Amino acid sequence: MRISSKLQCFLASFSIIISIVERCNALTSPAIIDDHLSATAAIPLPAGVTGPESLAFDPDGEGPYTGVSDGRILKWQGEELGWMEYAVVTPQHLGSQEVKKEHICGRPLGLQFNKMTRDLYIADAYFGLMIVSEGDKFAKQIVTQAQNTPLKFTNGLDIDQDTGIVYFTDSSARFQRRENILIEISGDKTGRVLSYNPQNKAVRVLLNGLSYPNGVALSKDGSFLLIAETSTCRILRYRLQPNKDKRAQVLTQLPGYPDNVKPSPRGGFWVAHYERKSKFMEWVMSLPTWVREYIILLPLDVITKIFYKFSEWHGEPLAMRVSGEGEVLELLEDFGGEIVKYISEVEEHNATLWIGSVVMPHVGIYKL
Ligand SMILES: [Ca+2]
Repeated sequence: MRISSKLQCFLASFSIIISIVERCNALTSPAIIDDHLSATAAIPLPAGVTGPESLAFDPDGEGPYTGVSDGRILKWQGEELGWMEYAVVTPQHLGSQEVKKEHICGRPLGLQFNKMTRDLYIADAYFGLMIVSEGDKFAKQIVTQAQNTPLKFTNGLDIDQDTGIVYFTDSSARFQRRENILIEISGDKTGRVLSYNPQNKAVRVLLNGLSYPNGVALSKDGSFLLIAETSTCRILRYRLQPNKDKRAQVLTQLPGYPDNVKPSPRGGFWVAHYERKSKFMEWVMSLPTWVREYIILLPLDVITKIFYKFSEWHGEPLAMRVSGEGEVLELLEDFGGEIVKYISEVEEHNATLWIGSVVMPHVGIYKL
């Protein structure tokens, strides 16, 4: 315990130095193509819930639907009718915002409709890949393990609307969502990309050994997947056709930590970053593995407090629209707005950007 205290003191004092360095870096950020995120408006969530991590529209174009902190899926019905409860991932949902209880009430992250069957697929961080059929109230678990390894942190998903195949990520075989900071600190490389075929119920592991795979999106022609690898700040491309690759290709390096990836109707993919690259995290990652393994033995509350302290200095929202070749098509930043923070997803629909976050108590919207 004495060594733990020393480590805490060391990290706390080091944080002051790094904060100053990072503040300076923030003032010399790369050129901004478009900084209109500060003009974003907000749709508040119902009282008591936060974190509209992912957004999806149904086959009629209604919504968006979003999963929130107490395990519910909500549907936006417009200003007059507001939010309605569409489904819950477990009958035991507690209506809680407490991260310590989210493994009980579930934490729905990635969402997408199969436009043909009208089924809503959910990547729930704790309950695995789930489905809600039209008219149902409770989601059903359809995949909880693959190759005898349980899904530990199901995160992003996308659907091939021609075949119905669902592509999804399992961010770590070691850590759960509430421990997500430990994935980065430890340098964990147990993340996977999987597929589920609803025709024959087959589950396949397409990629493994990844560093915090998060969002996943299928190209318009179904020939490749883009995968956000959070810990390494990279976008990977995994070719499905005509010749399947066994390995993913690094498409581009990003200026921050990516979350979800969504196709844009104007071409390319929106990549949401929940924060900018951190010099502090880069320093942590330069430490020997045994030191980092020791750090993660500290109480999770302490680790979270120290590491999230740095978010205050580099937490500006950031989203990039990139092509399938990794070219930056559009960059959205904000240096003073209070509405959008820690962006998890940008869903472009009817010339509007719908902006999700794991922490905000609202959905951000911006009219293009
Ligand atoms: Ca995510």
